Amino acid sequence: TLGVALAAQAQSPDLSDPPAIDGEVVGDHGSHTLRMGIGLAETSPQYLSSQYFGEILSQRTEGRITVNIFPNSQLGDDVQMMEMLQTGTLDLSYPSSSPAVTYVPELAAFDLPFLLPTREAAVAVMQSDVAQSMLDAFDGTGIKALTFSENGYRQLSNSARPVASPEDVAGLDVRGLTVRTMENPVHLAIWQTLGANPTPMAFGELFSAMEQGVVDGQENPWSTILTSNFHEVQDYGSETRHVYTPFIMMMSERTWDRLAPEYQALVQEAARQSAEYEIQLATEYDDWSRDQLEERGMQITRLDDEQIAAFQEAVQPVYEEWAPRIGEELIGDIQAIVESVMND
Ligand code: TF8
Repeated sequence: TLGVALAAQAQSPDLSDPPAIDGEVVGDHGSHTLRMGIGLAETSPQYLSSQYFGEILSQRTEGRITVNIFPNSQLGDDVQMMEMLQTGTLDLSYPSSSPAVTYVPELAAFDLPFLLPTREAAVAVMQSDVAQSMLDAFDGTGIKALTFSENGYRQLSNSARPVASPEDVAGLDVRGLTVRTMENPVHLAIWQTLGANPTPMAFGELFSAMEQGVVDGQENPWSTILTSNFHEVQDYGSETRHVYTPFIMMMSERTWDRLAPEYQALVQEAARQSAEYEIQLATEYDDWSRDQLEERGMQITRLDDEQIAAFQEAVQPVYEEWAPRIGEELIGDIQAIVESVMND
C-alpha cells in the first residue's frame, strides 16, 4: 500500500533495488497461494527481501505461485510460527536461528559470543557446507530449512544508563540490568555471565515489556531497533556486536511436499536469491540505522577495541561451558572458515 511504501521510504536508506528477475518461466504444475509469517516490520530487510522472494516465485510461474506476507509478528512469534510450519497451518516463516536450536542443537554455534568477527566471515560461514548440514538437519522435523540470511550483529540497548563495560551491565552501586533475551540457553548464559538479570521473552511481547519497565534492555541489530521503534522506549545503545545472528527462511514440509519438483527447485533458487538481497539490505541498513537512532535521540556508546576485549574476556566462561556441548569439532570447522576469510 502507498502508506507502507511511504513509511518504508521514510525509514530506509537509499536501498539498492532488488536484482532483476530473470530465468525462464516454470511450466504449469498447479497454483499455490502461500502464507508467510515474519516477525519484523514492513520497513525491515527481512520484509523487503521476503517481498522479493514472492515476486520471483510469482513472475517465474506467471502468478501460479503467490506469497502473502504477514509481518510484525501478527501470526505469532518465532517459536509459535515454527510450530505452525510443523502442523502445516503456515507455509513459510523467517525466524532467527537462536530459537530453532530446539530442532537443530548445532545452530547454537551461531549464539557463541564474538564467534564471527566480520560480516564477510559470517557470510562465508552461512554459505558453507557446515551451515548447509545444519539446514539439512531439519529434515524430519516438519520444517524444510531453505537458506540462511542476516539478522545481524546484536547490540545492547537499555533504558537505565550508558553501558561501556561489563561492570555497567552488572551495576556495582546499582542493580544489574534486566535484559530480555531470545529463548536460547547460550544467550541466557551470556547475560548471566555479564551480571545482568536475563529474561527470555518472545519478540512480539518485547516493546510493551520495555514500555512498562518489565525489562530494562534488550539486544538486537540496529535495523531491528529502528524499524521496531525501540528508541521510543530505550534511551541508551551500546555497540557491543556481541553475537551475529542468522535468519533461516523455512517452509512447512507439508507445503514443500505438495509442490512439484520443478516448483521445489524454483523455491530453493528464489530463497537463495532473496537471501543474497537480504544480506545486501541488512548491510546497507546497519550503520545507517545506528545513525538514525542517534538522530532520534538515542545515546549511542561506541566501544573501542579495548572495551570490546573486556566483554570478550568477561564472556569467555560461556565458551568453556557451551563449546563442548555444541561440539568442539563443529566450532573448530567454523573457526577454520573464519580464519581462512580473515587471512585472505
Ligand atoms: C529476537 C530476534 C527477532 C527476529 C525476528 C522476530 O530478538 O532477533 O527480532 O527473530 O524475526 O527475538
